[in-house]
Amino acid sequence: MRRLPPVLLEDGCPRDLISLIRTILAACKEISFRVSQGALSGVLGSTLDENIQGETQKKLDVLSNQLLKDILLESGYVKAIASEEEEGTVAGNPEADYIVAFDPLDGSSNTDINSLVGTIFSVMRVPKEADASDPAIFLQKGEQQVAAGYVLYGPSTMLALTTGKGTRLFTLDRTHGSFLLTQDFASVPAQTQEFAINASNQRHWQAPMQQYIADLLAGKSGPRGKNFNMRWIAAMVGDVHRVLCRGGLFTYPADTKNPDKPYKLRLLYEANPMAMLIEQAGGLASTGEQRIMEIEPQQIHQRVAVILGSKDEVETCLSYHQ
Ligand code: AFP
Repeated sequence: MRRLPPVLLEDGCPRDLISLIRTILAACKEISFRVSQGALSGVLGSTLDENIQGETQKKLDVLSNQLLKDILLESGYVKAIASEEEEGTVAGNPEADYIVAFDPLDGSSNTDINSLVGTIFSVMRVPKEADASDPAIFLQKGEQQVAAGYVLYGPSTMLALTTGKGTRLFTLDRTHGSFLLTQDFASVPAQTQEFAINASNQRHWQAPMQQYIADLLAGKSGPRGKNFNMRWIAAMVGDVHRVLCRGGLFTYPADTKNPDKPYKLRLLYEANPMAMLIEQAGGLASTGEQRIMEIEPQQIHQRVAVILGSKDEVETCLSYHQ
């Protein structure tokens, strides 16, 4: 089985970008180890703090953020980082060409139940002369990402990665400490009979999503004429991984539960990298109104509605929104 660096070199991926990706993965291997130790290393449970999003921080959120931040800033490959767990961006090497936005531990409420969590990252290029301390350097459309990926800490630790030439899946071989290529080109089937949504928010959704889900639930005797299955892992990284592996539609739609917060998922370090991975595997990713990767970001912690997955099913869902 092939290791990651030669696979990326063959694609013509620049060496400094490969080194940067390997730096991210070095931190992820350490996070993977800490997650796998669970209660043995005293990392489960919450801190007494809240992050910038007003969410209680898990100890593993803090630890994962610190690991990624330290290793990236020390590497010299990044001009700046943005993280779910950091209020502002953090400047790195002013001479570097890349910036990285990441969610250090997506789905961290799952840590206490020994369920799926993962790290999501998005890499963008910036001009040499760009100011490392200016958060505006992160306000790039998803289309401008040069690499996107996630590391899923599950029964095995897996990496889904794209540098714009398809989406590949790697599995961490713990005997060597290397990510080995286990699926060269992931392909999301265009059709599906599976969807993922937090149905407890149903009464807060807007009319088009209400109608779309009602039609899925109506099954064979409803307008769709077939039965649908539902899954919800409460970690986008786990739900998107399932969609990449066997298709499906994943959505976190707008809702009216909290008028100040109509959307849940973050654009720069959740929606954009997942959209790139899914599109590179033949799927679609939209807000319901626009392609996610065409959104012009306004702020680093901006949130958006997300509908992604199997092409035909996403198109059907979008037809309800027109
Ligand atoms: P965290 O990254 O704060 O753990 O949040 C996870 C998440 O943003 C996303 O990964 C899930 O799809 C979603 O939240 C789950 O939301 P519910 O709490 O509504 O199930």
